[in-house]
Amino acid sequence: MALYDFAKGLVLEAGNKVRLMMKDELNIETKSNPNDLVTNVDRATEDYIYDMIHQNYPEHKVIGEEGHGHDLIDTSGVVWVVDPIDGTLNFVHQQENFAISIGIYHEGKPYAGFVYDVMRDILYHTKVGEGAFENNHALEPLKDTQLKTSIIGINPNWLTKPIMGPIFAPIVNDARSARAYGSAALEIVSVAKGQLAAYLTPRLQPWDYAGGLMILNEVGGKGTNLLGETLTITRPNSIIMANPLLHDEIISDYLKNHEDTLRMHHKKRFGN
Ligand code: 2AM
Ligand code: CA
Repeated sequence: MALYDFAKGLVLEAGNKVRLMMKDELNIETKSNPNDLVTNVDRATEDYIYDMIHQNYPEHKVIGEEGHGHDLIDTSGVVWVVDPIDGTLNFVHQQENFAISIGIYHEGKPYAGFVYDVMRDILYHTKVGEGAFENNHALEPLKDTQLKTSIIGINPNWLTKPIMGPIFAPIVNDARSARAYGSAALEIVSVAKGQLAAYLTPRLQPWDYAGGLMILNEVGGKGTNLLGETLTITRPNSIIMANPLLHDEIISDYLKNHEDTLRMHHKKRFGN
């Protein structure tokens, strides 16, 4: 079976298992802080995806949020970047608005992206170069927008923070409005659908955005860090995903003048 079809089947079956596991009581633990949660379902889903990949493609590498491949440096061959549940807080508190996110790279280049909105049973997917789809419907090429007529995606928690607050507030202020969905993967595919014109956040891990970014790029959208630099799959980064015109407007009119602060912030958070 072709790798793309295998991956598509795997993400759908993983979602099926998530829906079944939700019938039982969740086992919830905290990770880095009291608001950073992980559940037995996050772990079991990543293990299931990992095991299926390794049974079928023993030579493939896997980077997953819940523990697989965090020390991976060599990205040769096929690398799967996996978030078993993106939007764990939504999963725990709302039992919806979360996704399984997978990006597959071949020799460092994007090959295929999947974001599965599990409770709505909507699979966003792309085999890079062959178009992006919402289930069986092709997504349209993105239309450019300007900030003043755009709805942007941004988590309001960032607006209260001492460094990022003053940088993000003018962007929110000048936008038509702002929304927060709580799953980066779903926010990025909302940009790919044109429902959000941009999505910004000071810190994401590659598994949060790998699949979504491939889908966004496929419809002509642009994703970089807040300094306008290319994203890499082995490191966390700051994120702006948007249609190209809005991406460049936000960088040049709102972020460029904070370049030194953002660089300092990056150095502290990501070590570069
Ligand atoms: P998660 O649910 O997989 O942890 C919430 O605004 C979004 O940001 C979710 O996609 C969440 O992913 C992600 N997120 C939350 N805390 C994060 C952190 N400390 N670093 C990177 N991503 C984070
Ligand atoms: Ca996760």
